[in-house]
Amino acid sequence: MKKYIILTLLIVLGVLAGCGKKEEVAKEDVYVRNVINVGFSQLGAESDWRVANTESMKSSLSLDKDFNLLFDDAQQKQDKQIMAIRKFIQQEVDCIVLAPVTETGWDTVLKEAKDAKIPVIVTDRMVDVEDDSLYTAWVGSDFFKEGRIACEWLKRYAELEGIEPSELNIVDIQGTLGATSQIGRSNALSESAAENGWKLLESVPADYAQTKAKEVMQQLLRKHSDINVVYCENDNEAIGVIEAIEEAGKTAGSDINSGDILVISFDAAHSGLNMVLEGKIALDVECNPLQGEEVAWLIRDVTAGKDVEKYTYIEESVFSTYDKINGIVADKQAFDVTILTQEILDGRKY
Ligand code: GZL
Repeated sequence: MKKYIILTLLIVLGVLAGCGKKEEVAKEDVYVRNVINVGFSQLGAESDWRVANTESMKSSLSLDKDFNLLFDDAQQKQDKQIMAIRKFIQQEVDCIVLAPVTETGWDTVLKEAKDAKIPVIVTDRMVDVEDDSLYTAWVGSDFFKEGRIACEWLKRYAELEGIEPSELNIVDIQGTLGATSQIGRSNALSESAAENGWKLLESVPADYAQTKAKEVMQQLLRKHSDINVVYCENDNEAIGVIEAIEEAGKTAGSDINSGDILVISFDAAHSGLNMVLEGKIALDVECNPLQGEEVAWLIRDVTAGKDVEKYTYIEESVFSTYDKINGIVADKQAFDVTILTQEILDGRKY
């Protein structure tokens, strides 16, 4: 159903005309505007990354850009996302955008959207469905590559600091189990640890949340006295982990040989990069949440019946203050490492 601003205007004019003298409303006096109705099912507001992602989507899918956005926050619950999608179908939106909390369980509801001839654009994490025609396009990050970048950096760091691979005692503070970002980052670490002979002591989920990550790290510190690397699957977890490290009388830093615990993180949100500047996060691999513009153009093209790229990957950077590594190669691709300054941080959008 195409919602026209005109309908509201005519009703108003009709009421006004009814009140006063009858006057013809000249066609050219009435501004006809066609908006694209979009239903966006956002998974939650669990992290700084997610808040920035929501802001980016809302600012790109705004009325002044000819979008009428119906927004739903599912608070990390897949059944709430499924309910929201069914509601969008009933409202006969022109396009559905889905940021899925985890990969599986979407086949039935996406089939309902397809049967209603409503295109679905998936953003951020991926859906794992039998038939990939159930979604028209996907925009997001290569999470496995993000993890490989972090692990290649860690390998170079150990070589430069004269640390034997077997001396790296790592714990993985995982994101939401079953989320594409968790699967990719966790797999990158477990594969790299096996390839390099690192000791991966434990992998424990903390749902990308600061409080949960702090609790998990407190338990791990009680269990393992030899942890010297913590691989946090987002910045909010890293902040919680650093609180636990410092409350245990230890230090988070970039000098394992002097007793520091090396913290690696993902997202490169403002909060995480502040910790990089303070030297408490040794490496922060960006996961860019600013996907709104890309999604808006996809929606315009899809609803205009144009063919679109099925998969679009967002460009990302790598940040550190450890200045002995300015670049790394991961999966045959070279990446610069930005040595972070306050000026660079002040210039970032999130
Ligand atoms: C990554 C996204 C993850 C972020 C977390 O694209 O799915 O979810 O890394 C967020 O901060 O909670």
